Amino acid sequence: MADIDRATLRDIYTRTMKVNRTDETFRALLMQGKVAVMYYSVRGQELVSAAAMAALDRADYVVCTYRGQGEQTAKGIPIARWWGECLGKVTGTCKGKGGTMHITDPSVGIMVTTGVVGSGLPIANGLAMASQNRGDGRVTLVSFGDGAANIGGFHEALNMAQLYKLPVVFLCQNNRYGEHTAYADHTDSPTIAGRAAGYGMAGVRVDGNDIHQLWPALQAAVARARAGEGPTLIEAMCYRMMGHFFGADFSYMPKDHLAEMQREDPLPKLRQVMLDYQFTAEELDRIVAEIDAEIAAAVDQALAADPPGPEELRIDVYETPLAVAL
Ligand SMILES: Cc1ncc(C[n+]2csc(CCOP(=O)(O)OP(=O)(O)O)c2C)c(N)n1
Ligand SMILES: [Mg+2]
Repeated sequence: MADIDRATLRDIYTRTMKVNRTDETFRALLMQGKVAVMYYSVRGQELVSAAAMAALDRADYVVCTYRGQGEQTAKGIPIARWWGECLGKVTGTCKGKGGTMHITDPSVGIMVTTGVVGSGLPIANGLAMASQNRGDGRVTLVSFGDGAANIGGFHEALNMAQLYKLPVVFLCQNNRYGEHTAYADHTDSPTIAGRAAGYGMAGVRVDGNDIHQLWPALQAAVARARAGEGPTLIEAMCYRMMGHFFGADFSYMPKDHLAEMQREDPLPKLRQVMLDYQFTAEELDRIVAEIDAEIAAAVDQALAADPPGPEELRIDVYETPLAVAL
């Protein structure tokens, strides 16, 4: 088992709790009717996205999905700008015109958030090819779900990335469901990771709730990409602990499955690792309290901010705005 140094572990813990507290806050606001937007909870998947972002440099590129809160906040989008975008306000990363499904902030490498299942993989290849051509040393990580692994673009992208040795990390967050369909009902391959061999690519399945498995796999994949040795497919096993989107019924998820998810919850597991590494409970609680204060201020700011005005309609659509009267 590869050891993780304390500073790295603290960083991963901080990012994980930032993702979790953002998720809890968002669901509370929705529950109270204070906001009304689409939100895809990442409860149960916090560690995967947080560790993945910790394995990257700030300049590295990320492509994620509608369930991308973890990548977006853990990569470092300023929290007030993230909330501004989600709530459709001018203070957002896209001036409130993208919303939760289209969060973009190139200043921290969040290049695309897409709602089109599987479309992120070929886009990641494009970003990685640009980096390869420029020789800028950047790695591109694309996060997607188990369901996305059955989209044509997945197969095309893996083949092309391996052929051209593109600096990409394909991170499949296998949360056991594609919308309302369980893994076994949409896929007969025992693993997604095993498909990498079909393209001559390195592929590994890890327990995404166990930092001691997840971290070495992420580090090896990023190092391989950075060294020009090509892409890696990582399948991180995790659980979607909520319905597909906030408010969606999830009574179709069997009770024993729900119980298994509770046992495998990444948060108590990570806290135990932290305690094993001699972090005190007080220090861990203080990290969370600081995150909560930051989120509370960001939410207040976003709620008070203005939505974009009608003059914004034609701006940011074309590079040169069309001179067409509304
Ligand atoms: C091309 C395409 N087909 C279908 C949909 C409808 N759809 C939205 S989310 C989703 C499930 C995707 O599951 P998965 O890839 O496992 O991601 P998860 O939601 O579990 O993170 C589907 C089928 C879509 N958005 N895009
Ligand atoms: Mg899924």
